[in-house]
Amino acid sequence: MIEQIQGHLAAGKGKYAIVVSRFNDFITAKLLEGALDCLRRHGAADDQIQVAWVPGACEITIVAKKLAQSGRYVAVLCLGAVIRGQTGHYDAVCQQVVRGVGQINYDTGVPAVFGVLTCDTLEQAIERAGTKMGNAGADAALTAMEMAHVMEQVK
Ligand code: INI
Repeated sequence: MIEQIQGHLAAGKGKYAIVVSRFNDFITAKLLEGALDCLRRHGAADDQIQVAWVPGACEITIVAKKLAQSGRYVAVLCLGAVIRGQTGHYDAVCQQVVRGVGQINYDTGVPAVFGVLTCDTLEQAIERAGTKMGNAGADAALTAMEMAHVMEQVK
């Protein structure tokens, strides 16, 4: 019989941190709503969730890393929205946040989930913030719960 490690989709008893950026908060507030709704519907109580707001996507990782290092959380969700239409430094912002979130995983051993939309247009972002294409915040919450359980088993 092959032993298989799998994460199940339930919040469990651990705490979840969510770092969400205020830039494009018309979108990011919807991502946060989706993440909170998903965590609660999978059994999380409000005292298992902490939310930290930061100015923009570039500021997500410094706070997310601190929270991950604290040892208080089973996963850290990183939520933001970078939209090309508005900026000449879209690629730089995206690169910084993608690399930063990935690095948190390796540096801390706590799953840091990438829930940052990187879209060409506002319409694409709206589609991923609770309309046609689902809600990337809820997707991040599912990944966070699954990874929390996987990490518990590979400790
Ligand atoms: N931050 C975002 O979260 N999304 C964006 O689309 C964005 N644009 O367009 O520039 C953005 N810029 C701000 C950046 O994240 C930092 O907050 C800022 O550069 C200060 O460090």
